[in-house]
Amino acid sequence: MRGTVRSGALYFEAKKMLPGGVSSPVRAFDPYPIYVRSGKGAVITDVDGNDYIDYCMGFGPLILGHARPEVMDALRMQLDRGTLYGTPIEKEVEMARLITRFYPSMEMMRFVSSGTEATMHAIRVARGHTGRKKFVKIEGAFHGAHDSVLVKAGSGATTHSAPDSLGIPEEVTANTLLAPFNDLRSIERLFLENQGQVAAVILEPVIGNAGPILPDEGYLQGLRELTARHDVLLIFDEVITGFRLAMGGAQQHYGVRPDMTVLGKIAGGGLPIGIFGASREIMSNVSPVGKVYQAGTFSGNPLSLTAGIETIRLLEREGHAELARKGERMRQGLQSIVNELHRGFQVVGLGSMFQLFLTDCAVRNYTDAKRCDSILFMDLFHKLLERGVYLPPSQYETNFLSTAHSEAQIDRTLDLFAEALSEVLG
Ligand code: KE4
Repeated sequence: MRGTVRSGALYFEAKKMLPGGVSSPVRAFDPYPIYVRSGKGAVITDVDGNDYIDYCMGFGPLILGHARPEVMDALRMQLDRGTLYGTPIEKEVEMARLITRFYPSMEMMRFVSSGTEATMHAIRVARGHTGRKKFVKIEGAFHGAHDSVLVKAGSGATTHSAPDSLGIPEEVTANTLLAPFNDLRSIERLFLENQGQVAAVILEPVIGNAGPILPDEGYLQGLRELTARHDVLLIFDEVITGFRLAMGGAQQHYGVRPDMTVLGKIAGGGLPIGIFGASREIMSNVSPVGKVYQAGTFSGNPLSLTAGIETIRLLEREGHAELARKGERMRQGLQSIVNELHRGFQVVGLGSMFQLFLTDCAVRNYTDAKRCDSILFMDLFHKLLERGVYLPPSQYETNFLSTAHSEAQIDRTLDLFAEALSEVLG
C-alpha cells in the first residue's frame, strides 16, 4: 500500500466542514479520496508524493492532458490583463466563430459557467420556444444537478444510490418524462400520450454517465426523424462528447443534426464552461433579444474562453485519429485480459472513451448498466489506485484518454489492470 497519510489527514478535517469531505459527490470514495497536488501530462501527483496515471482527466475536460504548456502560456497572458470585466470581450466572438465552424447546428450560442447551467437554460429555451412544459429525458443520462433533470440520473447520483434527489418538488419533475436509451418506441409512446405538450427530448448521444453506452445503429437518426415528425426539439447534451468524439462531437460522428446543442468540459480547456446553442430562430428567444431569461456574472469569462480557444485550436491541429488509436489499444488490451481470465465482462467505449463493465450481459441502457457488479468495480478501483492508476471512482463513469497518454503508459496500465483484476477475482 502506498502512503497516503496526508490525504487521510486532510479528509479527516475536510469531512467536518464539507459534506462527504468533497466539493462534488463523484470525487468521494471509501475510506478517503486522494488529495491531488498537481497534474502534468497524463499523470497526477497526490499530496503524499504518489504519482498516478490518470484516466479521470478532470471528468473529461483535459483532452490535451494536465497543464499543457501552450494552454498554460495563454492563460498566463490573459492573467496579466485581468480575469473579469463584466463587459463583452473579443474572445467571445473568436470562440463563437470556432464553435459555429465545428457545430453548424449552433448558429447562435450563449456562454455560461457549467454544463449544469447550460442544460438548464437549453431546456428553458426549448420550453419558451415551443410554449410546452414537458420534456423527455433518457434514464441514466446526467445533465448536471438542476431540479428537472435529477430523475433517474446517472453519474454520482447513481453511484451514491440517489438517482432521484430529495428536495425537488414533484410538481417540478412531473414534467420530466422518462424513456430508456436505445428505445424509439417508448419515446413515440410518450409523444402520443402527451400530444402537443412535449417541448424537447434531451439526451447524451453517447451516454457517458452510466459508463459509456453507445447508441444502436440508426437510433440517433430514428430519433431525429421521430422528433421532427412530432415537432419536438431534439437537444444533444454533448458536454462529454463535444470535441471528444470528433471536433464536431457526436453530431459529426453520427451525422445527425440536433435542434439544440449543449457543450462544456473540453470547450473550457480545463476551466469552467457551459455553452448552449441552436438556430438563430430558436436562440432569438434568449434575453435581451427574446423573453427567455438567462444571466451570469462569470458567463463568457476571459480565462475559460482563453483555455477553451487554445485547446480547440491545438486539438484541431493534432486531430482525433491518434486518440482513437489509443482508445482502441486500451480496449483491445482489456478485452485480451478479460478473455485470458475466461470472463464475459464487457469492454465498452468509443474513440478516447472506455470502461470495463463488470457484467456478462451487453449494456444498451441504464437497466443493463445497473446489473454491473459495482462493488467489485470499487475493489478493482482500489487495487489499481495502490498500483498507481487513477480511474474515476465509479462503475458509472467513463474513463478518458488524452493526447498526453503514451503507448508505454497505456501498456503499463494494461499490465496493472491484469494484475488487479486477477487479484479481485481471487
Ligand atoms: P457540469 O455542471 O459538471 O459542468 O456539467 C454537467 C454535465 C452535463 N452533461 C453531461 C453529459 C455531463 O457529463 C455533466 C457533468 N459530468 C459529471 C461527471 N460525469 C461531472 C463531474 C461531477 O459531477 O463532479
